[in-house]
Amino acid sequence: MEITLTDNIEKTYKSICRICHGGCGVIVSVQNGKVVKVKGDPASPMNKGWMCIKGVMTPEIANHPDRLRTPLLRKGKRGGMQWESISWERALEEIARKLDALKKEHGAESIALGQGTGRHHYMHVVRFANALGTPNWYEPGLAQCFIPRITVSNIMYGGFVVGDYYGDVPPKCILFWGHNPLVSGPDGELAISVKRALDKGAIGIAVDPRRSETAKRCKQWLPVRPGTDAALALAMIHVIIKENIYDKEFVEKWTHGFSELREHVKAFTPEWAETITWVAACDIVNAARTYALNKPAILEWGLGIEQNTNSLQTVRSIAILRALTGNIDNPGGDIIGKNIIRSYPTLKEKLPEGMLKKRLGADTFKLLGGWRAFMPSAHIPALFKAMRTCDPYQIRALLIFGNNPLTTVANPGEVYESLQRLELLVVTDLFMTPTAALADYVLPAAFWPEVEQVIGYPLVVENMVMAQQKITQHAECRQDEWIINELSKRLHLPGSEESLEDVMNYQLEPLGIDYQKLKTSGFFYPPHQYKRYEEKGFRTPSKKVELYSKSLQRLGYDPLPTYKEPPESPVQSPELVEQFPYVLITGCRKKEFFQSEHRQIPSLRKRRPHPQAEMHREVAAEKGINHGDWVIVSSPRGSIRMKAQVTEDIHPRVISVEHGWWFPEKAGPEFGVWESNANVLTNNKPPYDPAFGSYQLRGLLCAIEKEKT
Ligand SMILES: Nc1nc2c(c(=O)[nH]1)N[C@H]1C(S)=C(S)[C@@H](COP(=O)(O)OP(=O)(O)OC[C@H]3O[C@@H](n4cnc5c(=O)[nH]c(N)nc54)[C@H](O)[C@@H]3O)O[C@H]1N2
Ligand SMILES: Nc1nc2c(c(=O)[nH]1)N[C@H]1C(S)=C(S)[C@@H](COP(=O)(O)OP(=O)(O)OC[C@H]3O[C@@H](n4cnc5c(=O)[nH]c(N)nc54)[C@H](O)[C@@H]3O)O[C@H]1N2
Ligand code: SF4
Ligand SMILES: [Mo]
Repeated sequence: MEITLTDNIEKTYKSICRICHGGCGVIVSVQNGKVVKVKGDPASPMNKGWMCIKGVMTPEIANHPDRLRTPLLRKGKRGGMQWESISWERALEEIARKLDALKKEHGAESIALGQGTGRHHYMHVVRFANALGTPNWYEPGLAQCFIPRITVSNIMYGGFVVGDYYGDVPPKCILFWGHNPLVSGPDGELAISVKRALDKGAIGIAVDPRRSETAKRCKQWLPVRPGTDAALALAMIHVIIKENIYDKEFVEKWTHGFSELREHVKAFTPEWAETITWVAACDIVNAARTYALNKPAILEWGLGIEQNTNSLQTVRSIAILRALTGNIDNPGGDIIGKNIIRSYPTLKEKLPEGMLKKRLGADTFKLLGGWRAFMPSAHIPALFKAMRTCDPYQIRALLIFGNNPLTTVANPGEVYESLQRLELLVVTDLFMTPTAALADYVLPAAFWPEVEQVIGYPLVVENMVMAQQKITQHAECRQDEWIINELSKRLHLPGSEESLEDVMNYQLEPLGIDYQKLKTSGFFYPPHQYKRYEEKGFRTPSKKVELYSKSLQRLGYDPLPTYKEPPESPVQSPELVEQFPYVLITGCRKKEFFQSEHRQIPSLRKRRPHPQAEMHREVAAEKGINHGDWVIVSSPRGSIRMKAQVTEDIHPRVISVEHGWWFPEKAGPEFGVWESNANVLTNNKPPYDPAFGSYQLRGLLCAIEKEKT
């Protein structure tokens, strides 16, 4: 598109907001080449005109004076904050030359790629890794976010599922398990869709140590001990089978391994679960009955079930509930994704065979990095360790496209040390961050109104496809895919002859449209065909939902889900309990921020100026803490400073701290990243989940004290 900077007449364009994983259809007003207003598009079948507060603040983010404007080259020592503005040509030439030399001398595996969660360029980074020939890319979610849910769904149901909020039949019941979509949507659903379903009368059940914004709208709240969800789910399965309230027709016809499951859960009574989970046995029974007897029902699962070291079996046990109650691919239940577009051409066939063995952590965590993994990536603790210790070989370069690991990876002290050892660190971002401040080159990224992409929504299932279109140009900022393509061309990598538009058109081909056509229509949304399994069965080896999983058994994992006590917990670590008597959860989302972003956006920051720790009134009283006091939260690994939020809406033995905090207003290179960073408290040490290598970000032990003045 021609962008005329002098055009002072306000013009409007349609696009898709992508500050989060969502895809709200929006109308963008542009004046003098700048975004001046963004509002929800009433024609979008997803958001129907609605937008969240972050999306509304798009102009403030897009035009922020601190946006990076040109490529920067480090002058002086690492982290010295002395930069020289350089041209794109020079930046790309120099980076490509260095990558080429490293590849030739030390092998492509010595170069790692990093990225953030679910961005427009996500799969393009994976494509770049494969084309470059390195198996070592990471994203701080994955093992800690989404990969367990996706993998378990694929293994059990043959596809990923999302709640059916958009059809004609509304859900009668929604079981929110470790998920707070009224704030954190969208991951698979929009906050507004969940709100509308609850407004229409869906009965809510929330399994959550906090009475979250979503739990407050629910009929039942089960304040579970963090990290013990598998025990709760096994007990609910026990009740549903024992009381004969499972969907017999579906179970008989469409599930594999029911009799083994029935035997397996006999011992897992609600009373057994009560002592483990802190949830009363009668509440477990009631929740099981409500979910099983009110159909159709949606099971909304979230991060609360993945950020622990038993993530595979926790997710498995919860996933069984859908099948037992026949809530799969039914109107108003959980529907299997259609994936209407071709999957992204990630060039995985270009990754040299020997490289699979070199992927850090892949031999141990087979469902994260092995051949059976959904999107094979490196294990983060192993990758950063290889930067620090050269074990099993040295990672020498890291190229990051939109990720701030000093805030979002466990044990940021080690991340810091690892980054210091690199020969080359390149960070592409919208703003200068504590991570970017350590780089050799900082590259300015384009924000969503400056980007062209095809967006499949909801994430992973792609039931609908939409077009983001470039509406403005900010300074010298470039879309990440463009940067990757320019580097690829200079390195003569496979696929470098294809433009981004070629890739988008390849994906859209089965729909009979191309990117230009999609841009005109805005979105493509075919109606959902329910119960497709009745034609060809489920896409699993038994053609049924695999309650008992032989695939997992062959990989060396339990074929039926089991409960394991978290490695650091009041039960497992009695020696720590006196000093650290509370259970810590980190990272519960807030409406105003996406991960570590937006602390520099005045309209968002003023709504939430300080990092907060939530605690029960009883804890505050015992410790002499008042609402709004500064407190010190400590774990066996460190201490941080937060503002006390005293509430009745949390289990009295649980403390919840926000994640992602740094202070853009403070001096670089650190920008206060050590002061209130939840990951100073978390643990990146073994044991990990045996399949995914997930580390514990929730369910750890902690202490809290009023800050001494
Ligand atoms: N303690 C704790 N830690 C957690 C979590 C938790 O709950 N607790 N949650 C984990 C989860 S689920 C996730 S997904 C991760 C998230 O971790 P990340 O995705 O790494 O999130 P951020 O650290 O915010 O990094 C995103 C960066 O990308 C930049 N950015 C935004 N858009 C673009 C773009 O288009 N291009 C480029 N190049 N840059 C862009 C932003 O300015 C920001 O600096 O964090 C994980 N870390
Ligand atoms: N505004 C906003 N939206 C976001 C994000 C953001 O940063 N900001 N991040 C996006 C990303 S990457 C993700 S992954 C999603 C995450 O979104 P969600 O999956 O909703 O995750 P959280 O809000 O982190 O946590 C959900 C709930 O889990 C509870 N919880 C914590 N530990 C446990 C536990 O052990 N068991 C159980 N049952 N519950 C527990 C918490 O109290 C919280 O209410 O949100 C996405 N949307
Ligand atoms: S929910 Fe996500 S996509 Fe929608 S307006 Fe908010 S930030 Fe943008
Ligand atoms: Mo995430």
